[in-house]
Amino acid sequence: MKLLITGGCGFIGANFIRYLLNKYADYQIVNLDKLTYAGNLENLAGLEEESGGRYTFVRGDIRDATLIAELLGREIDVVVNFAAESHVDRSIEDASVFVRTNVEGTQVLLEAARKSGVGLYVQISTDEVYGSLGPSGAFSEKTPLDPRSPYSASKAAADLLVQAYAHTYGLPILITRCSNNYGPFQFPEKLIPLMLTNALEGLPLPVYGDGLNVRDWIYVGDHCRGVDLIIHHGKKGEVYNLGGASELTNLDLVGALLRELAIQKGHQPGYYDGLIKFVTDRLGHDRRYAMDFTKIQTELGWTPGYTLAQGMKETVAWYLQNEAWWRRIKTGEYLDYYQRMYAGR
Ligand code: NAD
Ligand code: TDX
Repeated sequence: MKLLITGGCGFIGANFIRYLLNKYADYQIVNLDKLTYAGNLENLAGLEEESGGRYTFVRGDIRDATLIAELLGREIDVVVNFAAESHVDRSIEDASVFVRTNVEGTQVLLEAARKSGVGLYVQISTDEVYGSLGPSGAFSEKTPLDPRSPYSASKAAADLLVQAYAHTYGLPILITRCSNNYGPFQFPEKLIPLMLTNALEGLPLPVYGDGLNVRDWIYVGDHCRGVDLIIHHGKKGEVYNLGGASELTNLDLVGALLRELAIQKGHQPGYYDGLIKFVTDRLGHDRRYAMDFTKIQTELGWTPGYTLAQGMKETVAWYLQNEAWWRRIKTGEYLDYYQRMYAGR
């Protein structure tokens, strides 16, 4: 099988490419990535050689119709679109690039996929398109879309375009909607790597609002395994939810993470707790996400394999072993953004 994977230099895309190359000895992968602030070539360093030429990197924008047409001319069987602007706080600062990449970029990919007659187009979407929950219940694939941030609105718009291309042109598609991922190679603007790396640097740990917003956490390897199953066995035209069955308030999550970090560093469990700082809430902050993933469980036999405790243990160990990786990121452009984001908080 030959796949075009977009956004492969980001967090989940890089994990997915590594997963596929390890699992399938004959698969070929073309990774198209623009290398925005979130794209990091280091995440896939050495793979071109290690894979014996089965992996190729192309730098480019998913909005570049000429380039996409040329890439799809390379006998691609499946397109998997991970490329996106992915951080909610950035979308609140400036939504325009979110519309350009997440909406226009998806449309360019869909149009090229339709013209080339590709076998399958897979859109990597998110639980955030469903909106926010009260204290009970969970999102199913039938929950109406109700996005509430510029980021989630752009992802929902993309999902609707994907479904429109399936309905109008018969394009073979699949959409995956997953909850909050964590694990190796996650950019340190997202909650878990931000807390880990700030704690190691002795910096404040900014918890938004009252810290009681709830997220469902899934280890990135479980997400990759689910996307792989969906590509091979999913029913074309369908949406599949994936979740980690690990719902926690942000405060509880940060507490557990700091305890694990303290243990691995040989400190007392409460060593880092004093760094927690409550800061002004995110605008429009969604209160609670929870996923009903019965469909993929019953149809494809998928369940998350990692408990949060196991996943956190491995993630903390990874960030400790890969200090040079995250320290290089926490300089330059990222720092400018970081200072702007937390100024006055
Ligand atoms: P990320 O921000 O770490 O990576 C995004 C990648 O896309 C980067 O490598 C970036 O360079 C690339 N990119 C951005 N704009 C591009 C463009 N115009 N053309 C080509 N490449 C471009 O994101 P992530 O956390 O790995 O998320 C990947 C996908 O999964 C996104 O679509 C996101 O919406 C979705 N998702 C993420 C999560 C999560 O918890 N991180 C959960 C559910 C769904
Ligand atoms: O500094 C922080 N302090 C804080 O309290 C940050 C960065 C976040 N938070 C809170 C906001 C959220 O309630 O932690 C929670 C998680 O925040 P993020 O890591 O920014 O993730 P979230 O907004 O939930 O979105 C993530 O999951 C769904 C990904 O970034 C999206 O790409 C994905 O679609």
